[in-house]
Amino acid sequence: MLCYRRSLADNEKLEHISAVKCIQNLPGKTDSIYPSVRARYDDYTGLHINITDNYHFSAKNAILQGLFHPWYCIYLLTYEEDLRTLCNYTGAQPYWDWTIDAHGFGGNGLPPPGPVPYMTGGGCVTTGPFADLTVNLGPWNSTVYNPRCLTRDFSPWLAARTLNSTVGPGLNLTGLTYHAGGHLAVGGDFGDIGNSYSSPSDPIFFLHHANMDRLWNVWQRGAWAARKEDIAGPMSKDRFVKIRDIMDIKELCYFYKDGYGYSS
Ligand SMILES: [Cu+2]
Repeated sequence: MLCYRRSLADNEKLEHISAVKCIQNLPGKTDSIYPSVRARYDDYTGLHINITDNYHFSAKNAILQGLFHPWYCIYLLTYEEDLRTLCNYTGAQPYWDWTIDAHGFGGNGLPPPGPVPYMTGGGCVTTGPFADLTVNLGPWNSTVYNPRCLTRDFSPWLAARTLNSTVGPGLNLTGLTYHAGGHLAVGGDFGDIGNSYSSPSDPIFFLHHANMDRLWNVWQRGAWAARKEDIAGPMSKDRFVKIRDIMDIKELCYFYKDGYGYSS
């Protein structure tokens, strides 16, 4: 069984990072759709750019907003499967528990040239395993080839206000809750993960969304009978996956470490 793991030994962290770097250096499969795709990793950013209006936050297609969690569930599973099958990764997709960790996966972007209120970075990331990463897609919904450095703009102020919230009766994802909080705590105004379209450019995106997936499961298990089918929108969106088949992670063969009142 796979498991999104909470605590990784140093050798497991290195194995995960090298698998991410591996798919960043394998050929992409969607360059005929997104001309800026230069690697398998870029396929995920291109796909995310393409679906953001439908599955992320948009008044353009409100009926699909309820598919947020199921969509990210299958997106993360596919990413994890790539790490394993294309890059011989033997671990599981880790998640970033914001209530515990405030560092890792490299440092902030270089600071702005002068004092700018609320900005701590915004420039290129120059430390950590992804200091030399080239981001090819974005920003925003552009899929024009645009190679540049990975940027971050840490916002401790926002993190303190958003990543300490409680999963209550409803999973409120609109506004500045823990979802946007995780994006903007690292991305601030000028970091790649702060961009709602091209945010997967920063590999920490996948750890943030694995934690989102985990919290969805915590919320579902809190009242399983009522919540196991609790989504808005159509029950089937495309020909590959039926949404009813991804509502229960136990049927997807992965699980999370117990926590936040949830025990498996
Ligand atoms: Cu997100």
